[in-house]
Amino acid sequence: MGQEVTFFANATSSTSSTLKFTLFFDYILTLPSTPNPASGRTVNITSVPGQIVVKYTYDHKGNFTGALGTYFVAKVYVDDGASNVTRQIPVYVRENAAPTFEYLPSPRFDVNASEPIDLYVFLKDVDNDPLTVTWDFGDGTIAIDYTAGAVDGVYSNQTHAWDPELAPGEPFGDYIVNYTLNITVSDGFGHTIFTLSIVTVHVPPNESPSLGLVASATVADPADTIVFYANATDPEGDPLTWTFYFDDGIVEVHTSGYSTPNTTQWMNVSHVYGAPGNFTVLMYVSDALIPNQVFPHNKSLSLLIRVKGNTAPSVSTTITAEPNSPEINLTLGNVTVRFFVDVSDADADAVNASWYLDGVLVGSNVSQAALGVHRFYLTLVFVDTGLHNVSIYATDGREGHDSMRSLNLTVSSRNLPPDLEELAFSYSQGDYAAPNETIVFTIVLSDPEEDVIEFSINFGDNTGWVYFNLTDYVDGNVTLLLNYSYASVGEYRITIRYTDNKIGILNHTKTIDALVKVEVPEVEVVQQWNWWDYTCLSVLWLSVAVIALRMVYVGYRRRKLEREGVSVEEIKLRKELTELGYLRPEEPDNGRGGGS
Ligand SMILES: [Ca+2]
Ligand SMILES: [Ca+2]
Ligand SMILES: [Ca+2]
Ligand SMILES: [Ca+2]
Repeated sequence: MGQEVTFFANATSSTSSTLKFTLFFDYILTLPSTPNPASGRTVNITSVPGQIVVKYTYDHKGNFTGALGTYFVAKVYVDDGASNVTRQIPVYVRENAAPTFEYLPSPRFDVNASEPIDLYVFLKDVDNDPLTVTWDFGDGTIAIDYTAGAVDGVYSNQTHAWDPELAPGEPFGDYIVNYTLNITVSDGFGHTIFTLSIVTVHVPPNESPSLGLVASATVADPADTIVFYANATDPEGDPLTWTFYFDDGIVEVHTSGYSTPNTTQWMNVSHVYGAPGNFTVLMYVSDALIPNQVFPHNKSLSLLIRVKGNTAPSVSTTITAEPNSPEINLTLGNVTVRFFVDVSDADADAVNASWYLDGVLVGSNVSQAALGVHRFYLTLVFVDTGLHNVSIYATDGREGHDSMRSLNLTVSSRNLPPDLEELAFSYSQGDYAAPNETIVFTIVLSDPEEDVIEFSINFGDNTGWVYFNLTDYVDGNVTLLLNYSYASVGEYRITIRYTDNKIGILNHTKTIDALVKVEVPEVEVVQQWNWWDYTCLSVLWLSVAVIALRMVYVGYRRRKLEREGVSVEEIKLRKELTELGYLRPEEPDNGRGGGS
């Protein structure tokens, strides 16, 4: 029923050139032979021989019932004008039947989320209709399958995975989602059948992210920018919400989107505290949405940050020198001195230091960036006596954090001072020189170490100082001969200074002076005395002479000492040093001369 039927008929005639085909589709109303006046028909005129092909669709069941079902009787008349022939055939027409499921899915079945499932149905249609199979998976997915004629049975196959859409972080535990699978089959003749299955989709629990958090510094200056390197790894790659509580009232919230499952996501933030204090930074990371951002889907890590004002390194109040009174070893010709200071930095900063000797950089140190006391050493070798300044600058590299320490150090020795062996000058006549007369000064000096002697002389006539460096030792002595003349009459005090420029035992710089007379020679006047005059004068001279001789002797001894630059106290010290072995014993008379 409803299916188009094609009729074929053919005929010929020996008497006519045309044929008239009249085809009745429903010729008999009632058996055995009541014609149906309302039968549909076609009339076709053909040539000879003739044939017709006629299509017709029955819209109701046949009038009669036979072994094969209900049927109509179709009858054709062929007329050639002289005679008329007929043929008739039964046309079985029955109602179209609905297709049937020969196999279909269970009314309930379980699947795992995201797992592809193979599904099929086996269908039949007794009318051999091709079938339209509509698969509605219940999750918004629809698939349509067109089969061939289904009289012998046809398969319709589909593969599908149910993947429930869930909010980030969900589900929090064991979880199922049910879908209704609806398979609808239509044969195109108004027959539609369907089957429903409840599909239970099992969704595994969502795992919470794992976290990491480190800071660029856990001890920082208020002005420092601290970078927090935060990471999280979510097994499902859920979008994450990052919340940072900096513990100073500031909270930052950041989000990151979906990621590849089980890959590390970074969220680095920076912060400046601006003020000292101990701050516990708290980071929360959740793979869920509000209001489900609770443990275990909101995990946290914390980090203690100590913010304090950075302080300058602490440095020992003084530089320590070992030995602190260095003396040049006269055998080695030098003395080694080790200097040190102790430094520390409360912020565990590395401390850099530079050592200077008399303003010249001679060494440097750097400490580990660690708490505790670090000792900085400097070793110097001195080959000469003298006064030195040793200083050290230490800093942690921050502005205004320089510290300076300074030490004045005297390097001495057992060096002995030079001695004046002789200072002699003589007049050509009498006890004075004449103007412009050349006076020869003979100066002999000695030094136990034969050091260079710096010698200077001032002739006392406003001509200033004259300097000499004396180095030519002969048998331990250096000799200087000077010629000098005075232009005018007078008494001139000449001053002599000499030194070996060493720091050692006793005074190494000495000054002595002597008097030089310059006069115009007088003409001698001869005066006659009588014997009484001589006698009286003799008695007077004798008494004065005894006193004067004693005074002259005492004066002579003192002047001699002064010329040598030696005090009575020094004599005593020399005696002690000699007894201690620092000085060789002196000869009772070492031939020292003096001014005459
Ligand atoms: Ca059918
Ligand atoms: Ca997750
Ligand atoms: Ca510091
Ligand atoms: Ca000396």
